[in-house]
Amino acid sequence: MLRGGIIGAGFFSGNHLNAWAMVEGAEIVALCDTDPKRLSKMGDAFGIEARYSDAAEMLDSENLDFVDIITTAPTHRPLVELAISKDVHVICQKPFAETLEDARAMVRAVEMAGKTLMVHENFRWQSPVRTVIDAVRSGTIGTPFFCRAAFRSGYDVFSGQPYLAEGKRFIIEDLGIHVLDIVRALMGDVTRVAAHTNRINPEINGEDVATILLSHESGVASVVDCSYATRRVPETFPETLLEIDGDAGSLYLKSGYRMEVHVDGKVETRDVSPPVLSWAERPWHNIQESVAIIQKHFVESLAKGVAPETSGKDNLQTLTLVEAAYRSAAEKRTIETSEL
Ligand code: NAD
Ligand code: 89Y
Repeated sequence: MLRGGIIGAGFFSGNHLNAWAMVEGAEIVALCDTDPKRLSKMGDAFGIEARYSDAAEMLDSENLDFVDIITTAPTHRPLVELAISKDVHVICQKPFAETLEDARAMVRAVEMAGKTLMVHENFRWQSPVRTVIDAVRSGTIGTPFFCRAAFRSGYDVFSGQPYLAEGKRFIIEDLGIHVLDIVRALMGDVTRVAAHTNRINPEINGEDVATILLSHESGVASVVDCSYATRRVPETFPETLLEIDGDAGSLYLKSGYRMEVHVDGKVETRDVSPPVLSWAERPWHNIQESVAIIQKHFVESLAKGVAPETSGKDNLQTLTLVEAAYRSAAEKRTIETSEL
C-alpha cells in the first residue's frame, strides 16, 4: 500500500481526499496546510490524525511514498523540489507552474532524481471526454482534420475560488489549460497559436473570454473557445463540448453529455453522462469522477513503472500553449510554439 501525504487542504482538496478513499493501492496518511483552520477542518472530516503546518516536517516524519500537492501555482515549484529532495513521487495540481522556466526546472529535477511526477490534469480523464478520445483514436471518424473544444459558462467560480478574480491571468491559465490539454490528447502537439482575449466581468482582473486557433503538427486545425461570461440556458458548467470532423465522419459531445457519431449518413447517439459518485454533487460530478480516475492512473503507472499520461514532461506542451496564447493575445500575432 502506497503511503501518501496531502499538501493543501483548501477548496478542492475534499475531492482528492474522497477520491483517494476509492483508489486501491494507496492511502492518505498525513495532511499539511499552513492554515490551521483548514487543516483541522479537513483532518477532522477525513479522520486524518497526522497533521502538519510545514511540508518539510511532514516529509521528514511520515515515511511517505508520494505527496499530492493541492495548492495554487505560486507554491508548486518549491513544494515539488522539496518533495523530490525527500525522495518521494509527486502529484501536482494544475496549473503546474506560473512560468515555463519553473515547469522545466521541476521536470529536470524529477528526471535527475528518477522519481515520477504527474500533473493533476484531469479534464482529459473525464469519462465523457475519454469516450470521445478513445473513439477518435480508434478511427471511428477516419482521419480528423478539424476540432472545436468549447467551454462556455456563466457559473460563479469566484465564490469557491476567490483567487481566480485576483490574478492578472484568469481563464486561459485556470480553465483554458484543461481545454487545450483535451485538444492535445485528441489531435496531438501544436506548432502555431493565435489567440484573442476579452474581459467582460469588470469585477475581476484577468481575461474571462478566450478564443484560440491552433495548428497541429498533423495539419489539423483546432479552435479552443472558453468563456466565463456566457449567460445561457441550460448552463453547461463544467462541460467541455466537442466537435470533430474526420474524413469518414463527424463526432460531437453535446450539452447534457450526449455523444453523436455521424458516419455513413447515419447518426448514433449515446448518453455518456458521468456517474454521480456517492460523495459527489451536481454539477461538479463530472470533474469529481475524473479526480478518482486520474489518481487511479497514477497508482497504476507507478505499479507498471511507466510515466503517467499527464506527466510533468507531457504537461510542458500544454503549458507552452497557455504561454503562447497569452503572448499571441498581447502581441496580436501568431506565435510559433518553437519560440517558447
Ligand atoms: P485554495 O487556495 O482553496 O487551497 C490551497 C490550500 O493550500 C490553502 O488552504 C493554503 O493554506 C494551502 N497552502 C498554500 N501554500 C502551502 C504550503 N506551502 N504548505 C501547505 N499548505 C499550503 O486552492 P484550491 O481552490 O483548493 O485550488 C488548489 C489548486 O487546485 C489550484 O491550483 C487550482 O487551480 C486547482 N484546481 C483544480 C481543479 C481541477 O479540476 N483540476 C479544480 C479546482 C481547483
Ligand atoms: O479551477 C478550475 C478548474 O480546474 O476546473 C474548474 C475550476 O474549478 C474553475 O474554473
